[in-house]
Amino acid sequence: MTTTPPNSTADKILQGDLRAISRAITAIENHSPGSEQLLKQLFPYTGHAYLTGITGAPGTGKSTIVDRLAAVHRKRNEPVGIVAVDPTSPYTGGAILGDRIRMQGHASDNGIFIRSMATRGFLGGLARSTAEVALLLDAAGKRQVLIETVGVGQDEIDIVRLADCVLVVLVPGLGDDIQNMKAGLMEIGDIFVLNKADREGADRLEEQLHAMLSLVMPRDGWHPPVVRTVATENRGIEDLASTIAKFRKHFESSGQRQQKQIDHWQNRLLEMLESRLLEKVLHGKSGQARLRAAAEAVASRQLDPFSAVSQLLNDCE
Ligand SMILES: Nc1nc2c(ncn2[C@@H]2O[C@H](COP(=O)(O)OP(=O)(O)OP(=O)(O)O)[C@@H](O)[C@H]2O)c(=O)[nH]1
Ligand SMILES: [Mg+2]
Repeated sequence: MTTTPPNSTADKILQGDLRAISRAITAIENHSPGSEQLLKQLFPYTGHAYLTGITGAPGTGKSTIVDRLAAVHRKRNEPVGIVAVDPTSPYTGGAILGDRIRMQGHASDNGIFIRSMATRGFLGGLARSTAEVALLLDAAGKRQVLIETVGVGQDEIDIVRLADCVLVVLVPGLGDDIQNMKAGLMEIGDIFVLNKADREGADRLEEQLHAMLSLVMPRDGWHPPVVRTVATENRGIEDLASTIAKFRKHFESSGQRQQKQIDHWQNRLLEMLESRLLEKVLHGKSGQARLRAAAEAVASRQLDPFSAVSQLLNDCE
């Protein structure tokens, strides 16, 4: 295995140095060139973290669930990394999550690292930055990485897709709209969390959910279950944690883990290739200008779009 020089940034991250981790995340968010080098050094030390993605509509209780799950992991002495990603706003979810967790007294706990991310880099690479931050936390020894993202759109689906296990959080009283729920969300949910089960309408929502889930084909022998929680009262959280563990075991024992990993990396490589290629073509002012000029030529029918793309590709060689 590769070794990193003592006291290098990589070495500090491997030892779980919180400041070094924090700085590296900023570098990742800014897509600064050093971050790629760092991730290259750290990659051999990754592959040990379990990534749980938590998504759902605003205010459904995701942060409260994350906080409670983190407490369960900490009780077992597992180091935890938490990333709160909010593609819609630079401040809301993440900052609130951080405050809540600090309030609950994880602050003095070195085994837990919390960070919020919202900045959308060049070419909208929020999913990519999240994936890189997850790798970093993995290298830093966080055996459990929790990724919270607010919303139910394509951005969030892209973000949670990188997780090993995806929790979709629903609550009663948001209207009877699970019919309207994005089909994509139904497909990515490995476990459905019916939170705020203390509220009226929980039974009905559960029935509806089961009815909908019965139409979804089980993936690799797994039928997504529904777990009821009242996160604020810590009810159902142990059950949720053991359902996640069951899911994990299901994939490990069925021998599909390796397959899942390969599928995962195939998607990731494709995304990296895409963004690398785009960066290459659109790099700097001249790249943007070339794109604009090509668009003008196509719009005025001086050039066909196929030739324009070939030209743009040739120009950056
Ligand atoms: N009654 C009830 N309230 C809850 C429950 N879980 C969370 N809440 C409350 O719901 C509100 C929103 O909780 P959060 O955990 O911030 O929800 P969130 O999904 O992270 O919110 P965003 O990140 O802003 O989308 C808070 O006031 C919580 O106290 C629950 O099980 N029952
Ligand atoms: Mg939140």
